[in-house]
Amino acid sequence: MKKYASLWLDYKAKKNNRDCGCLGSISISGAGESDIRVQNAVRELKNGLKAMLDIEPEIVFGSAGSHTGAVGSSSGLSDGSAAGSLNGQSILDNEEYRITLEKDGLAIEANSGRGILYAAFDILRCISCERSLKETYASGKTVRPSNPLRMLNHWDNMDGTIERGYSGRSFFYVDNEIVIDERTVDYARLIASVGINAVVINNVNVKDAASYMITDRYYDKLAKLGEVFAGYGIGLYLSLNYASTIEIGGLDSADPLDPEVIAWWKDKMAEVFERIPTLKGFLVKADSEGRPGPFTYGRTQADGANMLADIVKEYGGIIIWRCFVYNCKQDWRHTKTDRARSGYDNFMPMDGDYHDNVILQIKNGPMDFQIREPVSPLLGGLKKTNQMLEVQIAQEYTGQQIDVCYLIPMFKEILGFKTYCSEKDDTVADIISGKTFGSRFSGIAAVTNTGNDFNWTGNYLAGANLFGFGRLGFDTDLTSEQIAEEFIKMTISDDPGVVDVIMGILLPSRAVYEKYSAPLGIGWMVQPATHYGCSVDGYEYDRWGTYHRADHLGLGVDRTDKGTGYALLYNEPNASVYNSPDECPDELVLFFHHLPYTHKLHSGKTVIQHIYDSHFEGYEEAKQMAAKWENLKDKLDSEIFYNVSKRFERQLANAREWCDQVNSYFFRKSGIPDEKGRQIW
Ligand code: GCW
Repeated sequence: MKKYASLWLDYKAKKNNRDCGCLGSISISGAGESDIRVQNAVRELKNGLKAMLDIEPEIVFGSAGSHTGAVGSSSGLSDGSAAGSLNGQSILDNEEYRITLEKDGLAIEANSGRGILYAAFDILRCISCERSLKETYASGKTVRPSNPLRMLNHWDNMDGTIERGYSGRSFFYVDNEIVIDERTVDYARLIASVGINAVVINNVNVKDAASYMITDRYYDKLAKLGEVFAGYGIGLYLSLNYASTIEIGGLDSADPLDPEVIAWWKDKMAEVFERIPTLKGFLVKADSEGRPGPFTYGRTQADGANMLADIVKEYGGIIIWRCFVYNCKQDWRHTKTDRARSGYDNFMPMDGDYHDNVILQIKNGPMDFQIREPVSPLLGGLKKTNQMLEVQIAQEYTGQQIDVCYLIPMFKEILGFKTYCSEKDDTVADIISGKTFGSRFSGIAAVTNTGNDFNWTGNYLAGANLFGFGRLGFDTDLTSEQIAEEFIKMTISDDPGVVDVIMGILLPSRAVYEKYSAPLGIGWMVQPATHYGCSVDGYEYDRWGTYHRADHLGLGVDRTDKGTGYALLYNEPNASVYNSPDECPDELVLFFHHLPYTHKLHSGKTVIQHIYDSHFEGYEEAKQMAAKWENLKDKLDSEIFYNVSKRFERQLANAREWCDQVNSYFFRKSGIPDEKGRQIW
């Protein structure tokens, strides 16, 4: 009995192995057999090829340059110098690879073990998706990842719970102990296979036992875990308790400018990097939702981040500092206080002050992972600071891995957003890849959706977000369709009919969720605390800064120059577009404007009629998705079929509740009937 699913590394036998004859041998050059990542790549190739095609090609090691189109300028591969290094220590080695078709097989060339590993997974993916090897590699395929850092953030607690986790308990921790077993290795294989190269293993809210991660209690296990990760090219990162000096150090301050505090951290970091040699750095949530931070001492976020960064620099470490800093004790009566502004207001003034091994990690939107938000104005605002985009695949506000919500189309929109921060190369993708400002340390992070459920992600279809996040971070040019197709073929079924049906479920699922939940970018009409299900007024008179401001005449938050001024934080022309109710895109119009129910949208509908129509449609479309799935019953593995089928039942109940509550609420507020006379309660 399998203990957990192999997901996209299942390596099922392939019927359609028409051109495997070209795989007499695979030659590898650029990194040697002694490199553990190369060993893992070879093992993966051998196992995968045997299982899928029942072949055992010879693996030949050559020196760089021994093949046609060899490493070096002629092959188009850049030189082997580290992409990002500090004091000679490499954080991100060169990850490029090239695969070429040769007379009797394939040649892999790379400048590092990581490149070889990614090339191996490239070949396996090609076969798994039933693509032709010859066509794929005939003219040589050179690949260089789009982003330097492609990271997962676990919100796993050491007691085994997961904050906002919807797929079981942590597979890293049981009862405050770190677990390293077969599943740890398979986790590393799974995520390395889609290009993830960095993992933060503990919750950003660092409390209790997790504060002791940087003590003797956990060093040995962390060192071991770091080695497992390193074998798959994954850098180990920890979330850090900013107030460690107080909580575990016995000092009475965490003031970043206090010499005693600095001295404590110096000693601590010397110890930590000695005991966990593979450690790459830390993620810090400071001054946020009750977590301690430099503000307590009248210092800036830059003071806090730079203090730690200067100390870890000696060990080649980086500090990733989150920009999720806002006042969570707001008075809902203050209509000019705007949580959306907070990231910008707290971090923009110090642009240029952050040291070169600090990366600011910025949530995609200014609020918090809603189904629709504008892109954070920090992305395109900051010009002299390393930046990393943070998205969430854990679906905290987007269906919690019960409702199907394939998030890659949303991530594509965010990455493609034009910030107008420079004449060219000004999209979010350009910024985080390092292209716009030439930063060495940048990339993309996702709050992960994994747990110890049999299928890792609660809903099998939520696996598409884990797979897709990795693939998109590695190759930003991939389309949502390509990624969905690969995921389905590799994980669920390669029967073309089945692939089509599941594509038809995944691709529109984000739009469907958006239709039946909070309308026109307003967000937040969720059950407080759990964040699943509808409660229109759940947060309306609360302290969290998340309001819809509906009355009998209209709804929406005025974030224009006449309101909170948030719209003006964008570069032009975005600022003017968002500031104008007539120009603002429909899907964000209530995020930026307080409008009467009778306001006409670009679609030609009034706001109120849009609310009614989209909610009825969203529920209907959810029913259609569920029906499509039911039709696949005889074509799918029953474990997969019933897992998703049961979740669809819950999704439909959820969608119906959203639809009826939102429609009834706004009918009762506005008194305006539905033009189509449908039932509103
Ligand atoms: O979305 C909110 C969540 C918190 C989370 C916080 C954050 C880890 O509700 O559970 O805390 O964001 O991103 O820090």
